[in-house]
Amino acid sequence: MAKPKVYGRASSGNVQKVMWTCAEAGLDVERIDVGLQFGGNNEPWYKKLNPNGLVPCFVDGDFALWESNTIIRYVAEHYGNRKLFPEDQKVRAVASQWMDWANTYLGIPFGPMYLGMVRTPPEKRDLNHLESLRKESAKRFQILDQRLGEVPYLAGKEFTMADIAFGYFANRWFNLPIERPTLKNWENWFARMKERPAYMTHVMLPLT
Ligand SMILES: N[C@@H](CCC(=O)N[C@@H](CS)C(=O)NCC(=O)O)C(=O)O
Repeated sequence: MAKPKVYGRASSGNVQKVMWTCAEAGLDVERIDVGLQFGGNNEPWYKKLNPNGLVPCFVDGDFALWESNTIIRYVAEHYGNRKLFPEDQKVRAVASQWMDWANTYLGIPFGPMYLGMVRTPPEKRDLNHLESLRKESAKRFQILDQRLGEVPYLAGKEFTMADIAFGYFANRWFNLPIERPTLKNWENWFARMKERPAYMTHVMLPLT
């Protein structure tokens, strides 16, 4: 049987977390470069798979799925174990809650800050705006830090799909040349993620 495919360039945080999930679940996939310098994502064939023209898109035979966190949930449920996709309904709901929080609440200041600092030429950067996005991101990371002071992993006692949603934020936050408040629990969590081979392979990539 053909391997499932993940469409999307390796530098995309949303692709990185899908690849990390597949690796943690033991699912062998083929990743195909699409997006940014590779293009393809606005071609009709791709828009049939994902009408948004964004990456990632997970394709297994005639089944196509987009939205990174939805792909993570699907892969974790169908191919992972009951820890990655927690058996307990409440633990699972909390995992899902943090995943949504990452993509929405945390992503709102963090996404534009990252794009502004890494993918925008220096002469076009609005430094005041970037500073306000950095401050707002730091405030939101404090909420994460508080959570990780109460439990070792986002959903509680075990590593789950929820942690995967935060991996690329950590690589970016801790490796950008910016001022950061001390957030010990979040730093400690990051150190533990770096002990996971799949995290190192798929997420801890140079910032581009
Ligand atoms: N909410 C979507 C966001 C997808 C998204 O914004 N993808 C970006 C990359 S992270 C993209 O496709 N950008 C255009 C490109 O790479 O050409 C998800 O989580 O999958």
